[in-house]
Amino acid sequence: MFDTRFDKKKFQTEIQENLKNLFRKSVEDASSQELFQAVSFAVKEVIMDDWMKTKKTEKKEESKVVVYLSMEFLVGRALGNNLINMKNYKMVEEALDELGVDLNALEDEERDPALGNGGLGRLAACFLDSLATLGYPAYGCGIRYRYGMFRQKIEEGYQKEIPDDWLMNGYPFELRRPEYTQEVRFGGNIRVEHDEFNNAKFIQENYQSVNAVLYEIPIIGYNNHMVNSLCVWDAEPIVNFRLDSFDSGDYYKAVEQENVARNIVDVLYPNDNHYAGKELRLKQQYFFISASLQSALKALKERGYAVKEMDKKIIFQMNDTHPTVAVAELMRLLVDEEGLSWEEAWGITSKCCAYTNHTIMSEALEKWPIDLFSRLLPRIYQIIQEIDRRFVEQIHQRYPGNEEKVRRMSILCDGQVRMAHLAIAAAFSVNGVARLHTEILKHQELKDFYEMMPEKFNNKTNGVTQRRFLLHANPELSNWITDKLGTEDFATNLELLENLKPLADNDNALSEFMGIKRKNKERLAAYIKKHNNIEVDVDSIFDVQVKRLHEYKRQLLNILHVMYVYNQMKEHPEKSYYKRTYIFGAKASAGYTRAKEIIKLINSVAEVVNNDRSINGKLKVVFIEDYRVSNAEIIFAAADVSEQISTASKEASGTGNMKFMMNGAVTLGTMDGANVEIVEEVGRENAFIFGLSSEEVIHFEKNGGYNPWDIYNQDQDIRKVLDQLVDGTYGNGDKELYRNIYDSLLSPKDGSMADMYFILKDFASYRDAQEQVDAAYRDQKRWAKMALLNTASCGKFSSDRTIEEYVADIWHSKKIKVGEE
Ligand code: GPQ
Repeated sequence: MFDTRFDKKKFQTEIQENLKNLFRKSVEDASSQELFQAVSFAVKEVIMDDWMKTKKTEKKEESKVVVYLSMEFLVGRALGNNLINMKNYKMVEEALDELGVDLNALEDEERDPALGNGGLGRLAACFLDSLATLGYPAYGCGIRYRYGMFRQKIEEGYQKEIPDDWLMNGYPFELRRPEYTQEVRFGGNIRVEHDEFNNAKFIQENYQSVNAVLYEIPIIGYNNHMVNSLCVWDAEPIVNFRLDSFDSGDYYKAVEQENVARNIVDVLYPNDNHYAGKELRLKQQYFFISASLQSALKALKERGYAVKEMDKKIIFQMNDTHPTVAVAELMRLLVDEEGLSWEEAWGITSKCCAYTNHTIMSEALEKWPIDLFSRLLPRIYQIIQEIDRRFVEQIHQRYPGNEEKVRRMSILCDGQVRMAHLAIAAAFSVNGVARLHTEILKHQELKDFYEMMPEKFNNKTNGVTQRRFLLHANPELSNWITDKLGTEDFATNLELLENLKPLADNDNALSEFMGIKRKNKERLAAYIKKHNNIEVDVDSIFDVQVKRLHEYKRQLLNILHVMYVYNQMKEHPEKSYYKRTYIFGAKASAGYTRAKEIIKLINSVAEVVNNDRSINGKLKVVFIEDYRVSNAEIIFAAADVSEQISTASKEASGTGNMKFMMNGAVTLGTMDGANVEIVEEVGRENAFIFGLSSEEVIHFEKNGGYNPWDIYNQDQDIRKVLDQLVDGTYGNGDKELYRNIYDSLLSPKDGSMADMYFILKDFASYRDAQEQVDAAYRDQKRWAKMALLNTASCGKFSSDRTIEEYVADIWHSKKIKVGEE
């Protein structure tokens, strides 16, 4: 059960020593934050031994390493998760208890490292957890943002963004590694020189440079002593502060340089599925890519390998197009710095780089203006020009005379660098993140590329780690499963949950299962009481939609339906509705006006509905502030209904859907992203599916949409809800507050397609599905069965399965065993 190397007495002493050394305090007079720090450092101490051993084994085994390049790693809190993976949670809980300290309270002292926006960043974190757990040597490479995802406050129903100063108290788990500092260069010009053999040399001049300083964060495998590294880069100025010679001029120059450098890693851009085209963002991209690649190349050589062996020893997985400059930077390092020929360098680059696509949303496509790009990265731009020239030549060869093809496929076009095209041209593997998504890529969005290079395309359906989202988030359920299965092995083999299926016919088991759900609902209710001061009824259906706020995710459909239900309750008091608590949690990108209007609408509806005594508390609406990994864990465990209602074809995969399923919530969703596969696993009868199919959506889009006024005119209930947007019902009398939302649904002022996301088109079918939910929940046994079968059928959606597929089809790396020395 416990890890034998974790000695309780020694651990307690260590905590006391840490308190003394760090804060000159003892357990009795230390604050919770100080205790959190002291405990975390004590845990880190234990981690260190395994970390050293892992690196040693990795070297000895001559491992091929996976380098996961990502602008985002949404790792969430470390303390609890590390203890789970070290199999010492209970022991530390006991050790602390003996000292009169509550581990749970300490966990709440940790600021979530919010180095990501949403699904894409969280997926990267799940992958690191699985890689370490499965024993694959891997490095996450990213940025140590000083300010992560903003903290969200709701004031008067509006979102306010508060800077996330997550490093305020220091982060106990990180390790600063100044010896790995790399220089990264921006701007200037390229001078060409020729040597005696007339070989061209490209020399960057008049550039600005900054130092990239490495911080490592340990990623702990489950019960295997493996510790991988998440490498995040900080930016520091290169200053030679010579105190004897500095006058005020030098001083200010130095401070200026300092600002240029710090600027780069100051803040995570809060955009999800959206490209904003900011120069600083491109700077961030090149900054961490250049640092990561230089350091990977150095490590390769230090291990005694030739540069030409690189593709046998390293794989770079690019998490969407954000890290795609990697392709050109690797070419630069191989050609300019290592002296390889273009062909040799390209051979290596295209065998080392693989690309994952995470969206088909056109506004997310990165297309950098050439003038901006070439000014900031002059040499990289030259290299991209050459890659493009050769790629276009290939297109010509394959499709002679087809200039339209060239225009559609080239990397450089209309004054822009198309990053996805660069990624596909260079990578040997291009994958989507759910079966439906990959099919849409192959046959719609990336059709030309698929036709020309079908061998590159493959699917890797996403997954999530059960260590965080089951073992840590839902200890009650985990213990119950352990008890029922007679083993804890589902921690590393989620398919074992299948063996719970017979319990769907066991009344006792069903009531235990729902009893656990109830406890988790109580935990969430207490959280809501504390943070929102709203009383919610744990006997009501907890109907939850938590994810980034985006029009395509259709939180608007959900809240419009709530408005409809409320109208029905008022108009037909005789009709029976099962008590429902609609729970929302979502951050909107700071500049996304429509998304912010939707947040305000949700809060306005909550205000009206929650304070109307005439409906007897049958309907409550709760907007949970500052949705993030730590409160997500509480929310998933407590949900009855999982709202996965994106417009079909728009959600590449979704991963929240899997976390809900794992915790026994039933999906109410469209046939989009991974919902399709969830339904396949659990059976259509154990989910509530509605709405247009992706084919239908794509068909409408190609034909300019549909006429939403038909629906407005034909359905009086929908009409009433729409009218309420502009009659002051939810605007405190202000009729203009939601005018833009109303217009977007019926007649957009900007000439875009009316109801672009098919909210009204899907409304009736969503309403039916919601009625089925109501009916199903009344039959408690039937519901319990559905819920249990969801947990029992989630085996496929472990990120362990996803990682094994990446290894088998793309990475071809080998497991190592970290020995007991
Ligand atoms: N995703 Cl391109 C993000 O979270 N941010 C992004 O910028 C892009 C994609 C998500 C995507 O919307 C989800 O459907 C996926 O489940 C997730 O990536 C992980 O693949």
